[in-house]
Amino acid sequence: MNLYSVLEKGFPKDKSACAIETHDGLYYSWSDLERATAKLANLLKSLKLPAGARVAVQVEKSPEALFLYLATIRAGYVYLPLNTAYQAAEMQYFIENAEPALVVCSSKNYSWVSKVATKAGTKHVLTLDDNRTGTLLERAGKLSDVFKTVTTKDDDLAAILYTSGTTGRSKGAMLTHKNLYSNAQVLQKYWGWVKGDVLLHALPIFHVHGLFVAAHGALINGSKMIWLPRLDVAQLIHHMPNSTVLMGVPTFYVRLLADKGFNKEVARNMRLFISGSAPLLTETFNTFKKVIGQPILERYGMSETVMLVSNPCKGPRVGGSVGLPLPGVKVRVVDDKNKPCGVNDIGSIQVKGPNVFKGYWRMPEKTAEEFTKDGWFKTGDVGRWGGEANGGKAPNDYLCIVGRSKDLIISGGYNVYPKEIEGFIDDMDGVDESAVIGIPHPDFGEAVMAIVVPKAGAKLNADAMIATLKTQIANFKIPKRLEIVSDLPRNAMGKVQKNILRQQYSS
Ligand code: MCA
Ligand code: AMP
Repeated sequence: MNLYSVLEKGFPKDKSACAIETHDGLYYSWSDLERATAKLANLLKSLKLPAGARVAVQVEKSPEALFLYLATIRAGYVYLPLNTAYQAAEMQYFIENAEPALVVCSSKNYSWVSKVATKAGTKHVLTLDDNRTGTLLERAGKLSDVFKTVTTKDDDLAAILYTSGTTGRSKGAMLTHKNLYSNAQVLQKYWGWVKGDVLLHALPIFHVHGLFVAAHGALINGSKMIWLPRLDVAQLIHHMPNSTVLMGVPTFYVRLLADKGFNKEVARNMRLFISGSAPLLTETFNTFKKVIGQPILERYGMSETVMLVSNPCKGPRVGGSVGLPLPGVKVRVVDDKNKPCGVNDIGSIQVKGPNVFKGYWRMPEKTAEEFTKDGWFKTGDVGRWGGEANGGKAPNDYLCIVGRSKDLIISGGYNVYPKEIEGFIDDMDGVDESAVIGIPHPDFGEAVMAIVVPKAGAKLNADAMIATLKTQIANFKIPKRLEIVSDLPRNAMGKVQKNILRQQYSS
């Protein structure tokens, strides 16, 4: 089954109804959505892309960007979304690794993106801007608005999501049509979507959260989306009385609560506030419940597995716990020998189910390493069943995430791999070595911090180093703080003790 065909079954009968309302007052009907995705799918077909071709997209959020995604799925190609913050070196890696047949970028980036793409053998580079312009729409506009969605097999790739590795470069998680539609179907029921729901959409659409969890949720339910280009608390509050569901990373809820205009009255029609991508502090959970009168629903997901565990829609939502395995998804917590842990024992979280990805793009060894012999995917997260949560006890079948075995920082819902940032810092003149850690941050949950040791006799300037990094890597990866020190703490084996650094700088 093609993922689009599954989503389409949920579209409302009345195609003149509004599918997307934008922050600047535009309305797109379901018929607009169908016709636009058909035109774009016809364009993709007219380019004669080979079977299984990747379509890499780095564009600002817009309804048309969503249509391009849906068109890629309709036409049976593989969608590869890329964070708009990525700079040339990052883009070069993704494009060289994925070898897309088509790259779509913003017109302001065309000169450098097209250079990178052409060098990597990409045949076509088109542009799409967030004001309904660009060569993609110019060309698609001339084509038919009818398209027969391509039949695909469940196991065919629908998307590749790059997710960085703790060692080495980013890995492309290959998600199939079935991974995505089965998750969307399960979540529609589990989160109790009803006719009349309206989704307030303020997440980026180049990650699982904004694209597959949020947008799929509304599409498969035939629900209208109120479409904001980014998180803007004033806009959220303005549109909230006309909405029923919001999905966000914890920063959304921290910022909403900090705004005096956010209250029960504004949220009067809201049925569900969902949080994920990073740990939701119990303090945020509790304050939200007190101020708004309903608990945030926290869930747990990964690029490799889409959603796997969630607090229930109907049933207790426990602060400090991510809830229960989703129907059809098996989750276990195991010790070092892959033996299941008892309630309250801490171990590694592993998962099996129709949601689990097909493997890492062109990395069979890495894929094999991340699965146990009996087919469980190792999430790299550490947790326990039940135990203490939010000052009380979580039920024994509720999962609590207590940490990560992977060296990963999650800042405002974006993943930052210390190793990657250390690589850029270590390459700078005068740097002997560096350690990058996550420190608590009131807005982003965790913030990136770098501790740097200069070479003997070298003088380093923290501001200049940050300025250099800003020209090299995505803005969310830039350390919010960079300290220059004479040495790093090490254990007897000579390994840098990041736990000591975290303690030292945590305040
Ligand atoms: C922006 N900045 C950040 C972040 N975002 N720094 C650290 N972490 C961030 N997340 C920096 C910018 O570089 C800038 O720095 C300054 O902060 C303000 O930037 P601005 O663009 O104004 O920020 P914002 O628009 O307020 O964005 C913050 C945000 C955004 C709303 C939290 O980062 C966001 O939408 N995050 C959601 C990410 C997401 O969708 N993750 C899901 C991944 P300067 O001024 O120095 O330039 S999917 C996933 O994890 C799994 C599957 C799951 O379970 O969902
Ligand atoms: P990504 O690589 O962007 O797919 O990020 C996936 C990671 O985000 C997971 O492995 C977790 O470490 C983290 N994550 C997602 N949701 C939650 C949550 N509710 N609580 C804690 N961590 C989370």
